[in-house]
Amino acid sequence: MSAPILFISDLHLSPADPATTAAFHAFLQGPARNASALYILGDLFEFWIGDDGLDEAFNAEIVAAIAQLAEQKIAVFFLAGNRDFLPGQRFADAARLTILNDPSLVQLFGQNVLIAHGDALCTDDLAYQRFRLIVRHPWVQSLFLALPRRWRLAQVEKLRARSKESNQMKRSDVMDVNTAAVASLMQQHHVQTLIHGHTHRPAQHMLPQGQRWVLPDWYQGKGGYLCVQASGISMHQLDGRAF
Ligand code: LP5
Ligand code: MN
Repeated sequence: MSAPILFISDLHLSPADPATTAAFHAFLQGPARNASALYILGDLFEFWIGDDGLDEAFNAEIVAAIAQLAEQKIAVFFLAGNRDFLPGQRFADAARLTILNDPSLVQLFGQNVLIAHGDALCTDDLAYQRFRLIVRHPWVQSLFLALPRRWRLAQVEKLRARSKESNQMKRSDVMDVNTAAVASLMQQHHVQTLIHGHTHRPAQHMLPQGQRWVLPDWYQGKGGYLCVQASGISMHQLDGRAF
């Protein structure tokens, strides 16, 4: 029987949430060891503002733990979230993973599956999409990365405060994916399965064109993962129980 392929996202790892960091290490030592591949669909970190983050002990430990999977011949893939879209080759090399585009088409047990972080599908959130356009511009990113890390950290603090404030004003449905955007993306890529995170609304949605799996977020040591096997797809909590 072939080994499962696992999907996680939205861990938002930071020194401020040691229980989730411990849960991630346990996941890497546990379920991930029995997998043939691990896909990280964004927001692994609370934020990533340049590969000089590797010089910080907390980040270096996370990255070294991921790199250990390569020793076991477990392939690791990373796709950008809205908090960590700035990892570069230094990060990829240190974690021994492959960075994928968002969205990406992957073949899992002979089936075409589309994977994405999910933020680009929240098309009703116009303020976020405007923000996204700015920060995903290569020139803006080059300029940002060229500035001192202390300055970058200060900007993130301001952006996080602004984001929290603006999210409180937004209607809940505005911050979910737009169903027409989902349908059109799935049609464009000719897939019947979409896997994404970002919305923190773990679920399996049955759609006219197939199925949409939404990954759980991790918080205070709780979280989960999606397990794709030849026999089917299932969502699990970290203790192994089905969602
Ligand atoms: O993150 P989360 O889940 O709380 O909310 C998201 C959206 N918010 C964000 C902002 C991030 O949280 C901020 C931290 C990013 C870290 C890396 C940034 C490095 C900057 C790099 C520059 C090249 O993504 C939130 C969504 C929500 O998901 C649900 O989908 O609603 O969107 C917002 O809050 C955006 C606001 O509505 C608009 C913010 C305006 C800020 C204007 C500044 C623009 C210029 C910035 C240039 C540095
Ligand atoms: Mn996100």
